[in-house]
Amino acid sequence: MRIERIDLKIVRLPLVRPFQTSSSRKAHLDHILVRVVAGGVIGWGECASPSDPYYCPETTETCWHILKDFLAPAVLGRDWSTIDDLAGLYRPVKGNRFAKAGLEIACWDVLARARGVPLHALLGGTRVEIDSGVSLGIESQVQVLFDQIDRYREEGYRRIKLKIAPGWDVDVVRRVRERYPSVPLQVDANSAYTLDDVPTLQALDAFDLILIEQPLAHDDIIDHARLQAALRTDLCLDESIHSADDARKALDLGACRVINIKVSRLGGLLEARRVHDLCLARGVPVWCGGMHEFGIGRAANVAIAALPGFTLPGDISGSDKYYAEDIVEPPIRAQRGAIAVFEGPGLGVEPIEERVEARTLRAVTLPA
Ligand code: OSB
Ligand code: MG
Repeated sequence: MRIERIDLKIVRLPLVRPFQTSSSRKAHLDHILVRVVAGGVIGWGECASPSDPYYCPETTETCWHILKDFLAPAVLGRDWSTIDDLAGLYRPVKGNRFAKAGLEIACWDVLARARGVPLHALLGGTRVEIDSGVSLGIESQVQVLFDQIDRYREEGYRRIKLKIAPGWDVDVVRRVRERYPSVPLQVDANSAYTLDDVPTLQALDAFDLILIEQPLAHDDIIDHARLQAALRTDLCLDESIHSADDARKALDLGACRVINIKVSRLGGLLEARRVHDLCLARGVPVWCGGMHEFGIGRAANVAIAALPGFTLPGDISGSDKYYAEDIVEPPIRAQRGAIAVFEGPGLGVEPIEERVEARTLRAVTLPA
C-alpha cells in the first residue's frame, strides 16, 4: 500500500448531556477525523483526544500538529503492507499516541477494505456482538444519577460505571448500591486520589464493585501495586497503560488485576491487540474503554472488542447516549445491551460527508 493523500478535519459535536469527570467537564467534543487514500481505497480514522491536557498530556491541538507535521509526512508516498510496517515509518515519533491512533485506524480501514473483509475479522475477532455498558459522569445530585441508571437499565445496558472524585465517592456508591443491589457496578476515579486516601478506597470494598479504575496518578504503577495489596476489589488501570510493555510491568508488579483497553491511549489497534493477547495468555480480563468517540472511532472500538479476551462489558454505548446526530451510517445502537459487529468491509460504517462538512472547524489536505 502507498498513501497518496491524507485529509485532516477537526469536527465538533455537542454532547446530549455535559459530562464531568474528576479532571474535566465537557459540553462538546472536537475530534480529528483522518481520511486516507491509498491505491484508490479510502479509509477513515478518528483521533479522540480531549481538547485539554487533563486526562493525558495530549490535546486536539498537539494531535493536529503531530499528525500534520510528523506522522503524515512520515507515511505519505512510502510503501507498507502490514500495520507493523506502517507503524515502523513513524516509530521515531515518541508518545503522542492519540495522534498515532487516528492515522493507524484509517490505515486498518484501508487494509480491510482493500481485502474486502470486516475489520473485526482482520483483527481476529470471534464475537458477533459486544456487551455494552455506560459510563456516567459526576452530577450535582444523586437523584440525577438514579434517573440515568433507571433509563439505561431499561434500555438493557449490562453494567454501570460511575465517575468518582473526593466528595463524590463512598456515599454516592453506597446510595446507588442500596437502590440497585444487583446491578453490575464499577467506578472510575481518573487519578483523583493518593495513598493518603487508602481508607476511603478500602470503604469501597463493601459495595461488590467489579473494579476500581485508575484511582492514583496518571503515570503511576508502583503506588497502585501497594494499593491493590490493601484492597479486596480488583484495580483496573486506564491512564497508566500506554503499551503492552506497560501492561506486562503493571501485572508483574500486581498494580492491577484488570486492564482497560482504550485504542487511542495505546496508539492504535495493533497495540490494543497486543495488550489483549498478553492479558488473554495470563487469564487477565480486559474491557474496551472509550473517549466519547464519534462513529468512526466507535466502530473501531466495536471491532477490537470482538476479540475473545474482552470478557467484561465495555464503555462502548450506542452513539445516541452521547450525540443527537452522529456522523456515520448506519447509526451505532445498542440493543438489549449489546452492539452487533459491523459486517461491511473495513470499519463497516460510512461517514455522512455533508454532516462532516457542516461540523468541520478546520481542514487540511496533505501533501499541500
Ligand atoms: O477515563 O474512561 C475514562 C471519557 C473521557 C475521558 C476519560 C474517560 C471517559 C469515559 C467515557 O469514561 C467512556 C465513554 O463512554 O466513551
Ligand atoms: Mg477511565
